[in-house]
Amino acid sequence: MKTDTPRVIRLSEYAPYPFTVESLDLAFDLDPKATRVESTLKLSRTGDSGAALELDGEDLRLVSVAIDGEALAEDRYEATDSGLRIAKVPDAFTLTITTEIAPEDNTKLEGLYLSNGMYCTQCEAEGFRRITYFPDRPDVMTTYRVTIRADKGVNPVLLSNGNRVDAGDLDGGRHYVTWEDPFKKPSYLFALVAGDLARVQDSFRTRSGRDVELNIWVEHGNESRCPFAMESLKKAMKWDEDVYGLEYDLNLFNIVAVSHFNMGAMENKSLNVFNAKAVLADPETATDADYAYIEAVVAHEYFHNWTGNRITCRDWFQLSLKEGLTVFRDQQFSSDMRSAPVERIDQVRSLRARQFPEDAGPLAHPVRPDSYIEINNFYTATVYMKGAEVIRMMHRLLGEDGFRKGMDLYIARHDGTATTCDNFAKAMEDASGRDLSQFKRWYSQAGTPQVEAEGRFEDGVYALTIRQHTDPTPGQDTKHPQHIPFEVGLISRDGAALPLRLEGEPADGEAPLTRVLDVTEAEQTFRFTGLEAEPVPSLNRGFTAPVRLTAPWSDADRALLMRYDPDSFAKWEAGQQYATQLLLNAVNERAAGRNVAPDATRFVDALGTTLSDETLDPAYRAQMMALPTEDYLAEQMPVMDVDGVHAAREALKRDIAVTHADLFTKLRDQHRAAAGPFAPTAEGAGHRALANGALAYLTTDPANAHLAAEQYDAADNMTDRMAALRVLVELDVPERDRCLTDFHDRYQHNELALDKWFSVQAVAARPDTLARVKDLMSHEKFTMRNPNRVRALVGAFAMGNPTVFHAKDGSGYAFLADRVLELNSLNPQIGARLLQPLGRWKRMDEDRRKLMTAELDRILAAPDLARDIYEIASKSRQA
Ligand code: B3K
Ligand code: ZN
Repeated sequence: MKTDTPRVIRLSEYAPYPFTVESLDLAFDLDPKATRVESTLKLSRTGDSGAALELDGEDLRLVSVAIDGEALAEDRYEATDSGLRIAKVPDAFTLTITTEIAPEDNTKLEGLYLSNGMYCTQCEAEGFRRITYFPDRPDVMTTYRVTIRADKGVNPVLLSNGNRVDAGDLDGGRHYVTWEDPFKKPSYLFALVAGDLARVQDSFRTRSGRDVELNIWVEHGNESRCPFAMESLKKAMKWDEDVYGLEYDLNLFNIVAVSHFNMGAMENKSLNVFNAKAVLADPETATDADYAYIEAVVAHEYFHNWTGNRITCRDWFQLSLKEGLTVFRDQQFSSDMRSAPVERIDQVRSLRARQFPEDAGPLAHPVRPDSYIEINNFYTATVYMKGAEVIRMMHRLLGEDGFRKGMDLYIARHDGTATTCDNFAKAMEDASGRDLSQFKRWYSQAGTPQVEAEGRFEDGVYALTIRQHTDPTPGQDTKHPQHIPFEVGLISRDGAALPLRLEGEPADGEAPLTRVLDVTEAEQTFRFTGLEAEPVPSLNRGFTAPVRLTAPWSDADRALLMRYDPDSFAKWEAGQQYATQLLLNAVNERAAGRNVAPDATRFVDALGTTLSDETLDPAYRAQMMALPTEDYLAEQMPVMDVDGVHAAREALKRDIAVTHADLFTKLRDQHRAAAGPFAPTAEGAGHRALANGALAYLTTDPANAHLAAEQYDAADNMTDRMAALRVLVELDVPERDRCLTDFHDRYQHNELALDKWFSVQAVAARPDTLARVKDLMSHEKFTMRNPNRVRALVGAFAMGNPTVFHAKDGSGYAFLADRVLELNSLNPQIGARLLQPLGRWKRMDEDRRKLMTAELDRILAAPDLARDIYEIASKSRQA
């Protein structure tokens, strides 16, 4: 293990930086092995008169330091491997620092690095310190002037933030461009890109009539794959004006697509850098899901211009201030562009798949964490997705208008500054007059509340009792009740929506058919009056609160809700919970040695009724059709039985497929036809999703494999081709190998499509999958240096293939630990992400626990463990 345990950073220790940086001038001389960076800071003291000047810096070669033009002797400063300290400095001065870095050797992809010969930067959260010495913290904001010098032939395009103010040729075939960003920003929003790039150009006229030049920069040959991202950008710009009154503030907006990138994209001021996967799309190689992802990410990064850039975070504990809010905004945008109910279902699916397990595991932390070792480990589902749910709840509590007033006030108060989650909530309170003091617990308390509902009917009154409770999480033993906005409805036995009249309300007034209850206590009872018979409650409609809910619904109640609930989320949820209960019963029966699955007839019939209902949107029916995932099901068990879950789920799929064989054939034919020639619209995507869902059921009978093979061959788009391949890889039929080989040969020169080829093999629930994954590691196109490829193969295996990853002999665990150790020196940020499935050991059976903890111990024993990996492995290992 690392001898010196890494330092823990705490929110309680926050102190303002004792200097202001008035301006920053950067000059880069680009070279793959030795890039020179000259940095000139104008500083003035704002804090303690004795304070030393401390700058962050990592992996830098210091060439020189000067104050007011005078070079400092070596005894005037101290350079360590984490920074530069100058004990004595004047109150106002100019500091000039020259450093040298080697972009070519930068495999961490933080700071300045090379991706396929293109220079690019990633500075959030703490990458700027890998470029030069600087107070690399978000509350130090300044204006940047950046000059880039490089070989003109190799790097004709030189980009940075803001406006291009100067350019010219230099000796030796070099040239330069100077950029000036008039807006103050923290260092994490700095960006530089240089290379031989193709430009796709467009423009947008803002509502006040300014023309903004829009560019997407890509590697040559990718120009034709940009129009969708460009359209998404223009839609996002317009949407933010219409919905929030927020206009873009410069005359230029650039997006650059790079192939080596640690995450999805980055919102650097006016120079967004994107993972190629989040920009490039054409029908031949992008699925409907890819298109939707691009639309959402382009919007997300654009929306950061106001929520993140103009107003940024005071410190990294406030990360959700910009991320939760911006995710909420991109979710609203996607709902407006597509089907709102379907979007909400997707959001809840991913919240349950990623955030709920995080909240219930060893890495649980509040939306605003109070400590970290490596901030990169806190770009989590909790900060992003639960953070967005917190904003959504405020939106619900304040209403559309109240929320908008709160946003306006937030922006008016804090524009141009670095602020906190508390200040955001304060603006919401002040604008609406609502007291959010209890509500703010959502920021500080980790763990998913468990909500239990109970109903009693007597004398025309339905008493709904709601109890809430949150289990302890690491470091938080005592939990307090949350303020939960909980939307409910009541349905009669014959399917009618009933008016909700609370006791004490006038009996003659109009009563609403749905209402949001303010649940604030550990136990609370709401009494609804004027009812003739016992109703069926519809609870947490629209998923108004991110909680786990249990309610004493009978099978008949669930079937009734599936059929009649007018809230489309609750209707879907009734089906999911019904299936979950049936499947978990089946797993338990099997574990007890009884091999008769519980009778699913009523569920299967109710599902058939919904799927046949042509008044329902096809995309929505596709959501109804998809059973809860294996991971979700296993997550509901005290001790996960991954094999039992797989077997039970496959059996129910077959049962449904046999009962509704004709319906599936009909749905498939009908919606393949309705989809027509490919266009990446939400409507077309809905038809394809329903047709492909039907295909997946039909091919539970291997005799139908030919349907998939025919679809594979005939497809005019990647959604249909991948859907076919996805079912074929599970089967032992000759078409499997034929189609896999064909896919490889067709797309071997297209990196994004090739990633799909790696993934689809890694997720196959087959005994030979791990062997295949290991073979693929030696494929000539496999490399541990490209995060997309690592995620496509290793990530897909560890996170998308529960039965094989959890193989009883521990081979899946050992394979993963080996990859994590390989990434320890190469790219620890990616390594730390990958290792997370090992942290679920406490939920496994005894044998698997031993195997998993042994791998965690092996990782922890490795020499020179990176902070990223040390933090996740050590927290995961704790009993
Ligand atoms: N803000 C970036 C994420 C940076 C991650 C650093 N490890 C992308 C986004 O959320 O928009
Ligand atoms: Zn973001």
